Amino acid sequence: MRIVVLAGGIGGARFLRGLKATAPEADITVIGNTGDDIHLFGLKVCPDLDTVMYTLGGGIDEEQGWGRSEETFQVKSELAAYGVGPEWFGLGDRDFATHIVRTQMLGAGYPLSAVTEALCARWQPGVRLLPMSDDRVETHVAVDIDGERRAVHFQEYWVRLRASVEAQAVVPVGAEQSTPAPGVLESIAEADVVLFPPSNPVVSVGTILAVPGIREAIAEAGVPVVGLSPIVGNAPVRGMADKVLAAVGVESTAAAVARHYGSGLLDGWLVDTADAEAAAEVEEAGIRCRAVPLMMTDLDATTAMANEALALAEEVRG
Ligand code: FO1
Repeated sequence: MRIVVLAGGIGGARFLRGLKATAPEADITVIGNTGDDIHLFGLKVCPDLDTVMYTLGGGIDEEQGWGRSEETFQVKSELAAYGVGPEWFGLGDRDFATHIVRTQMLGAGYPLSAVTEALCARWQPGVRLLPMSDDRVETHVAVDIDGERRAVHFQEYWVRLRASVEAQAVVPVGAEQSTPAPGVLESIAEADVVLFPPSNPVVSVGTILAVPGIREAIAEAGVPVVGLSPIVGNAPVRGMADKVLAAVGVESTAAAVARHYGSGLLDGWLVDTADAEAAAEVEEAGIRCRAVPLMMTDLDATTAMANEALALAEEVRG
């Protein structure tokens, strides 16, 4: 079975662990969000690609969900001693090596997709990890600070501001001019099922869908498209998805997120058992809905979720 997954960071990566466990024989292609990418200290940092790569490759800081395990921060403190920041973004020494290799290869002319493949040769994530695009796409968030409208990089909004100010708009800068990375459209066209993990629907899955051609390819693939709600009991399971959902006028409910994707894209939607009453509203919108436990508390729970997603895909396939 060929499965395509559109993934953000922590939620997507953890879901993929469960998917690999429930479908060990499957050929899994992950289309990763690169809108969170940021240039720091002259280096290109790709948080979501790295989170997937480290999580599946056994190098992630398990507790934090991002960055390397057994990390140290000597370089960061040396940079700070020179007064060179930003200090609010925690790049560790081990992680720095990844960004140095990536930046060196990009500088030598390799596209991000080729660089990602080279990095994965070390980590062996057991999936084919593709960036959504080789082109630069950067998510910016418009905020009002001291009565003035400013656009800040997504990482500044998420990490420095902790989404504490209202997001007025979320803009994937460069998306309109971008094209899907090699292999992205082909993997969708050849897929047996497409899954949206419980990733952020605006700044993760939404950014991937903003690359011209990807949404259309999924809608036209003619295969089941099943998503899992990142909202449980009217609040995000992790992160601050509610802040960016508000910016695009979507309520933080499992049903509202399903309607946001829409029946033109989604065939099936899993909500948590806590939101079982939302199922009727989702089905009214033309999307098959099931209520199952959606908390990724451990590998067993995550594997069961992935299994439910594949079962729903078979159900809608008919
Ligand atoms: N998240 C934080 O909350 N604080 C950090 O200092 C931070 C650093 C960081 C470095 C590398 C990396 O790959 C991820 C990092 N993240 C950090 C996570 C990241 O900001 C976001 O969670 C994702 O971009 C959202 O998917």
